Amino acid sequence: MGVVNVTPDSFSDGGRFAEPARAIEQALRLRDEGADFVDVGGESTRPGAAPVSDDEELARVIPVVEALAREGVAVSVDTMKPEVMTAAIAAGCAIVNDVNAFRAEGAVEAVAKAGVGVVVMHMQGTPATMQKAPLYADVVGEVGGFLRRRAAALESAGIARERIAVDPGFGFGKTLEHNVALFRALPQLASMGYPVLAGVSRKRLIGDLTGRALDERSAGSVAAALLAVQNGASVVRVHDVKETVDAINVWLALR
Ligand code: 7PJ
Repeated sequence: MGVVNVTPDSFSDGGRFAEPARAIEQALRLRDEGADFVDVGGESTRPGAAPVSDDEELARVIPVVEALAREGVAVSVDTMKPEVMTAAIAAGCAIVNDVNAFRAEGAVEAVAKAGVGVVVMHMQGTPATMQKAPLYADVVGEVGGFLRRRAAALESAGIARERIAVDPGFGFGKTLEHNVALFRALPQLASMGYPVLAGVSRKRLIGDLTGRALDERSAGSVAAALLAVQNGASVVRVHDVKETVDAINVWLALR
């Protein structure tokens, strides 16, 4: 899954794809580099980021989804907002990816009847506050239990099990130690029976482990994506699609 931000304040690419035309171009490039899906997001969820209005997020995301769906790209929409989910589904998205796990009022209903895939992610707190003091007694047990409950809620609303993927939410209300514990527990999370999505690309976790600034985290990110796949992740959400695809293909040939 390739990442396309349509946000002027995105932490990882500084808003270079803020204009729809640039975002569309970037998405097509990622598709050509081997991404099976592109994840289009119009609201930054970096720690401390300010929320955006419904209208602003719709204006950023929907033209991009429409254009990409027309081009035959499988589009995932990264949003917490039911209104954006509904509009993105009408515009032809294939997947709704919610870092808030469809906990907003109306979110489950927005996706229940649509036939799209859904990604359920764990987050402790909200983007504004989540990195202030992440706290768990048993991070793997708590995150796994949360994902199981949210997946069950979606199934109760009529969403087929096959349409649900789960994601421990690296960096979303987690210290380095929490992220490491969850990463090592990927096989355990995969044993719940839902495909697991892992998103570590360019995150602080990679910065902490390498000492690298944002624009120098590609090699660390590729290593982590490869290891995530080896540990049972079915989907990796990445910025560096070409490099990640090469790494996975070399591993598949040589393992
Ligand atoms: C994730 C995401 C992730 C899923 C972001 C960033 C922050 N969606 N959206 N999983 N991260 N499912 O790219 O660093 O880890 S936005």
